[in-house]
Amino acid sequence: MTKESNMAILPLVIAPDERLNTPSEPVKVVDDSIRKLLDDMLDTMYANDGIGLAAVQVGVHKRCIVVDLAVRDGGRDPIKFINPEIIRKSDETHVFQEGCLSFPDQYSDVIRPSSVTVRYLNERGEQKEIEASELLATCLQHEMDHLDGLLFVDRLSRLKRDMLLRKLAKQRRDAV
Ligand code: GNR
Ligand code: NI
Repeated sequence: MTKESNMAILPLVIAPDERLNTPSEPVKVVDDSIRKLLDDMLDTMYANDGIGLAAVQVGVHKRCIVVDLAVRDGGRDPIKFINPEIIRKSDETHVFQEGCLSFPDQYSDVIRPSSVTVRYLNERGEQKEIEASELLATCLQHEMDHLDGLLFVDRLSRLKRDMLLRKLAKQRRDAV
């Protein structure tokens, strides 16, 4: 059987859900189960038209994220991150309108450092570093927040957060 056919689209964890507020554990050994998790996360991200995904969003509390900004141009350029850490962030900040697959159809501007350097392990367990700016910087920070149990709405004012939470709750009621 090919690797592709083993991939799986996993169900997403949607807010409000305690699992999204729970920090994830570092990966101790990069083995086939971690590589399978990363592949399933990519499949799940593509199926939901996302540009990033953290393992906690499929209910797995391991420090794994996947990102692919090329999907916006119809391409594929996935990057897999294990135990990512921000080792440098700029004083300069920028604003991007963020959304989250665990917070469907709600968007808000979020201020974050405009560039970050991230150290991580790749799927072969090798240590890597990446310098990110613009949308990649925002996306990586958004995903790494997930690993710490934070959602983008936690970075908004209380007023804005409560507004988005109410909209999400209303949307859910209307959907029933
Ligand atoms: O698909 C996603 N788009 C996005 C847009 C702006 C800032 C961050 C993101 S990440 C999001 C997917 C997701 O929820 N990842 O955790
Ligand atoms: Ni998200």
